[in-house]
Amino acid sequence: MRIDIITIFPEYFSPLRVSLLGKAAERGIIEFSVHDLRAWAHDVHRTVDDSPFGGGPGMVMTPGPWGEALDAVLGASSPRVVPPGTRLVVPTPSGIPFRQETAATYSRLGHLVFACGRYEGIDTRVIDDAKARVPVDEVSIGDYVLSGGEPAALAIIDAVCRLLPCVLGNEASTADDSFGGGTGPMAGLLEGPLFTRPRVWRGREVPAVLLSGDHVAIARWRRDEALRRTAASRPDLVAALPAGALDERDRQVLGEGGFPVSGEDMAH
Ligand code: JCZ
Repeated sequence: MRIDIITIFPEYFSPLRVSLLGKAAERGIIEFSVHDLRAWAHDVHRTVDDSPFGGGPGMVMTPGPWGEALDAVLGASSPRVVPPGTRLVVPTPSGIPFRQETAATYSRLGHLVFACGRYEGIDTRVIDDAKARVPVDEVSIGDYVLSGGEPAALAIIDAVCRLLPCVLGNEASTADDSFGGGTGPMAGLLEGPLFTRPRVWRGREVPAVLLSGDHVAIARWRRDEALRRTAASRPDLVAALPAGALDERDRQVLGEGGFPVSGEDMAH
C-alpha cells in the first residue's frame, strides 16, 4: 500500500517510523511519503492561509497550494482521473464517522492520500475540485475538536495498516478485537479483562476459571465479562446487538448488572 500525506507539519509523522508501522515500511509492505504543503506555496512567506470570506474568527487554508499539491500527489496531468483503488481522505470534525469497517475498506485499497488541514480548515472548493477526479472521504475520528488533521490521520493510518496482511506479526487474527467485526461468539462486544503471569500479583489472583483448563467454562466466563464491560462502557453497543445474539445466560448477566433487557426468555 502507498500512503501520501500532505501537511504543513511533516515532523508530525515521525511516529510512522516506529514499531509495527515502521517495520512494515522497512519491509516494503507500506510506502509512506510525507509532503510539506508549503512546497506549493510560492510567495516569499510561503503563505497557506487567509481570512475567511464572510468574516468570522481564525484563518482558512487557501486553495492555491492545496490544488497544486493534490495535482502533484494524485498525478493530475496524464490520467486526469486517478486509478481505481485510490482514495483521498480528509480528516474533519464534520466528516462521516471513521469506524473499524472504514479501516477494513481502506486496507483493501492500494493508495491512500491524506489531506491534513490546520486553522479553521481548508477552502471547500479544494474538496469539491478533488471529488471530480478521485473518491474523497471527509471523515471524523470522534466527537471532539483537534487542532489539525494530523493526529486524526495518524490514528486512521494506524488502524488501517495493522489490518494489512503481514503487518501484525504473530497475532493470528484481528477478528476478536473489540470492533473486530468478527462473526464469532464475541461479535459486537468489547474485549474483556486480560491476565498473564504471575498467578498472584500484589495479592490479586488470576480468576481460577482461567487456570482450570475447562475451555467451555473459560469461553463462557470471557463472554460474561465482555458483556458486563460492554454494558458498562458502551450500552449503545449492547442495544445494537442483532436479535438472537443474546442467550438466556447473557440476559441473566445483563439483568444482574442492572442493564435493561427485553426478550422472550424474560418469562422464565
Ligand atoms: C483542521 N482543525 C482537521 C477531526 N475528529 C476530528 N476532530 N477534529 C478534527 C480535525 C480538526 C481540525 C482539522 C483544523 C480535523
